[in-house]
Amino acid sequence: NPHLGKHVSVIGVPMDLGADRRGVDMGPSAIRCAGLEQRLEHLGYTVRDEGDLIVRRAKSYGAAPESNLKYLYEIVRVNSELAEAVAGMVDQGRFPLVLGGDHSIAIGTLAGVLRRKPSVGVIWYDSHGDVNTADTSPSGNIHGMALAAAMGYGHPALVGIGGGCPSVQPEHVAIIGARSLDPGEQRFLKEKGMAVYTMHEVDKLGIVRVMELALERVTRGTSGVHVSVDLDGLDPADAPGVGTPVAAGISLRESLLAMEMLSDAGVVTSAEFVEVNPALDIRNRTALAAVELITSLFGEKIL
Ligand code: 4U7
Ligand code: MN
Ligand code: MN
Ligand code: MN
Repeated sequence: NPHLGKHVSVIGVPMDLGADRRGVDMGPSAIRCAGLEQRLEHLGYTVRDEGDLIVRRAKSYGAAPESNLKYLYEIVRVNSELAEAVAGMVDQGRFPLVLGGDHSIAIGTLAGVLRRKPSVGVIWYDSHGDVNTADTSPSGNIHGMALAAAMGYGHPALVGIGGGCPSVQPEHVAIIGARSLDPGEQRFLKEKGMAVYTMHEVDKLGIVRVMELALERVTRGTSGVHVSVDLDGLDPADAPGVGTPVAAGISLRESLLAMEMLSDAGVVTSAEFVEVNPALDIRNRTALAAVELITSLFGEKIL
């Protein structure tokens, strides 16, 4: 799979502030423990582990928030560093593979990518839409606002991450696996005319047709595709170690096929795997699922 390049940079972001819940900060460690580097090297990639960014712990979790944007400034600081790091990887011709951490880190990853590729397409594999803003969020948790922020909507400090980089365009996004959308998110998605393949479409059309349609959407008029996988997009039976599980999701089997189709399309230029929470997991099952998804995305073939 020469499209991915031979060189991969892995960076961990032990962020839990965007979810306001501990445990998801251990995600990068769990994914590494599940054998990520060895598996990628076995596929012929040269892997450079850039280590983890540093995230300051909050003094208290679940306390009364100072605003409807919990831990805003530390989240902005870490994402700005992440954007810098990701842009540097792109400059060096290395594939950025970001390990979360909660989904708020997608703001930094995308800002870094967008600085170098102003019109990137985005696959958002998630049970949620993550298109809340401070005004619509029922929780104040920034991981539920990540896609909106990357598209230029929300608090100026979040939208400004990456220093005035372009925004993701609504017509360049495909959300896959959605089954929990807040009222404000439903309005946002309709208003922007976004492509949302909910579980209704996944069940009715099948994952193959959904991925064909999604690929059409994210490759039209774009240079490269970013794949953002929230492990809660999978069914909780296959990925129990997530902070906000939603029943009746996409199976691991269908998800592996989805990653294989993305690999075969030869368009993927960056990826992130987020929301793995080892404190809620069963024997690292969710991190192991993440590694299987990653190796499929990187072109692993049985025969
Ligand atoms: B994740 C939620 F209200 N929509 O905004 C919110 F249901 O990155 C959940 O997709 C957000 O896991 C989930 O708090 C964020 C809630
Ligand atoms: Mn998410
Ligand atoms: Mn989610
Ligand atoms: Mn920006």
